[in-house]
Amino acid sequence: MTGVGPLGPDGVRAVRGWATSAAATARAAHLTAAYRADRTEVVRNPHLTAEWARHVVHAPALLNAVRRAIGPDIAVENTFLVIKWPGRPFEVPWHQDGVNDRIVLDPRRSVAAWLALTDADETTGCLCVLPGSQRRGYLPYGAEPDAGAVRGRALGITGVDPAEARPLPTRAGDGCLMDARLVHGSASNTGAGVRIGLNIRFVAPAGCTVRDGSDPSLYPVSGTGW
Ligand SMILES: O=C(O)CCC(=O)C(=O)O
Repeated sequence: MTGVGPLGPDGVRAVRGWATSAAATARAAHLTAAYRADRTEVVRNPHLTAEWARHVVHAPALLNAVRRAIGPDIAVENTFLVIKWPGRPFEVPWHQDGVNDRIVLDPRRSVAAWLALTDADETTGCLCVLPGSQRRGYLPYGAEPDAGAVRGRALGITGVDPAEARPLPTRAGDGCLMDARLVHGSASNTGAGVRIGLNIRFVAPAGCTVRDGSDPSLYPVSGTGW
């Protein structure tokens, strides 16, 4: 699965204003209060359990951007909330969102979103991407080297030249779409405030293959093709 893909040569495209900065920041404050006591770092599939996340995956500015990339029929395959607490090491290794031990996404029929609920910069561990890396196709990966069971799906790709990486500082309420094959990751938060981002995998019909043959449990958010 090589080729430029639906987002063009860089494999990444900005999404502006999926929420107002004030609304995103207010949601982040609620999440910070809810998860501070046990320093929760990862919440899996909040769109299935939390009203705020169901609202986010339906955000008009976000869905319009996804429609432009993969067409009108869209379902959510997965969401993944990442909370980086200040001063607490939590690096997300280089990985591609479209492949893991359970699923493979067709990069022509899928796209990943990363949405900032807080401002994120290089100090607080903003997203870092390797522009154009989608053209290499899916790469061999390994299990997350430490705490994998707790932090989840981050899958390490080795041999990445950090000089190729582009940090994407992002304001709360903005974000980006990524090709499912785009190599990306993020560093630990060494800043003063909490950094919160929501990753969403969107698919069009036939965009998701489940490797073990089980039901992909898609959550439709747009169109009639489901
Ligand atoms: O929030 C982050 O720092 C990165 C999350 C990510 O890459 C992912 O969930 O696939």
